[in-house]
Amino acid sequence: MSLTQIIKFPTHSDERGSLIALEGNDMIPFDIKRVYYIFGTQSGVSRGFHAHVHLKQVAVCVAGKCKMRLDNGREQEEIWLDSPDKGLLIEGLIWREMHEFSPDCVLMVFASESYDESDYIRNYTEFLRQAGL
Ligand code: T46
Repeated sequence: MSLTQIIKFPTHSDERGSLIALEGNDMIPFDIKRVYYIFGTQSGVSRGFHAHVHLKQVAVCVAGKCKMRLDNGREQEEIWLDSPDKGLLIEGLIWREMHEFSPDCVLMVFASESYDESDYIRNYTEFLRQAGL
């Protein structure tokens, strides 16, 4: 499976502008339990640097852009999230980092579970161990 699983959201556009509607178990391929968004990220700041044990997420830059770096311990891929119709599905044991946020970036994330700090792996060596590497 490719590390970068992109979901292209259908856009309803007319002379007034554009609208994207996202529903759980449809464009978002799980029940949505939580939504959070990251904004106001300072220039040169990176975020993430962790993996999740069970959580599934879809990330989309609804404004601006940022670069997502994904790593399964064997391969690394980078992808720009740079359009409100471009969702990135992150599932399985994947180390993720977010870099190069534009000043106007609003990164919205749909998550399959409530917030649970015990689902985070924040140490890269421990991540590799859990990945069997
Ligand atoms: C992820 C990437 C893409 C909460 O209280 N509730 C929440 O739902 C979240 C996501 C965070 N927090 C608190 C925990 C920390 O005190 O917000 C603070 C910042 O969280 P964190 O340092 O984990 O943020 P990022 O940007 O490094 O990572 C976030 C998500 O946590 C993570 O699941 O995959 O975005």
